[in-house]
Amino acid sequence: MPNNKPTELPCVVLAGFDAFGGESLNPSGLAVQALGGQVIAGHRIASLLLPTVFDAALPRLLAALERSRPVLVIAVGLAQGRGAIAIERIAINLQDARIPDNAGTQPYDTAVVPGAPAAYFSSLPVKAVWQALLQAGLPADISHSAGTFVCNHVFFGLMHALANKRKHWLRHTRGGFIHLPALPEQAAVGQFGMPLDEQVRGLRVAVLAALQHPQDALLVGGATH
Ligand code: PCA
Repeated sequence: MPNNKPTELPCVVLAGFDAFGGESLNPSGLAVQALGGQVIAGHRIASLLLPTVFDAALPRLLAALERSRPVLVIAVGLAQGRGAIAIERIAINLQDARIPDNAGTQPYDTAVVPGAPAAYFSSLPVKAVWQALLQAGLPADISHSAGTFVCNHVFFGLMHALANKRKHWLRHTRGGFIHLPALPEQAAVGQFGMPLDEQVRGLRVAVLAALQHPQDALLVGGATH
C-alpha cells in the first residue's frame, strides 16, 4: 500500500501527461515523475501522471489537490514543435481538438465549463519564472495560448477551481501551466528538442521561482511596463 499520509512540509503538485497522438513518450509525465518525492525550498513535490483524455484528466487532478492540499499546482504538457519551455499565461474556455484524445474523444467547439468566464489568467508569476529559466541558461517563452486540446482543458479547469475556491484550503493555492518542448528523439524534422534532464532542471527552476515570488514584481501596485 502506498503511504499517502501527508508530511509536515507544505506541498507542490506537479502533474504531467501520458503519451498521446501516436507518440510513445511524453516528457511532461517523465519530468514530473523525476521530481516526485523531492523537496524544493522546503516544499514536498507530489507528482501525478494524467491521462490525455478530456473526461478523465481534470477529475484526476482535482482529486489529487484534495488529497495533497498544495500551496502551488503546476500542470505540464508536451507542445510538439516548440523549441522552448513555455509558461502559459491564459486558459480559455474552449475545447476544439485537432486529433482524438487517448479515449477517442474529439470535441469540436465546446466549452470546458459551460457558463464559466471566457478565460482565466495563470496565477503563477509568469515573468519571474520566465526570467529564472533564462538565467538558468534554458530557452523559455511566455505563451498566450495553451491550445484547445487536453492541456488547455486541464489548465482552464484548474484555474476555474482555484478562482471559485469552493474548498477553504484552496484559498491560498496558486496554479498554472507550462508546456515543454519535445525530447530530442521525438523532435520534428529541423528541431532539436530538449533532453529530459534539461526539462527536469527547468521544472525545478520554475517551481523555485514560483515559490519565491508570490506575484510578478511589475504588477505590484498596478504598475505596468
Ligand atoms: N500535450 C497536449 C495534451 C497532453 C500533452 O502533453 C496538449 O498540449 O494539449
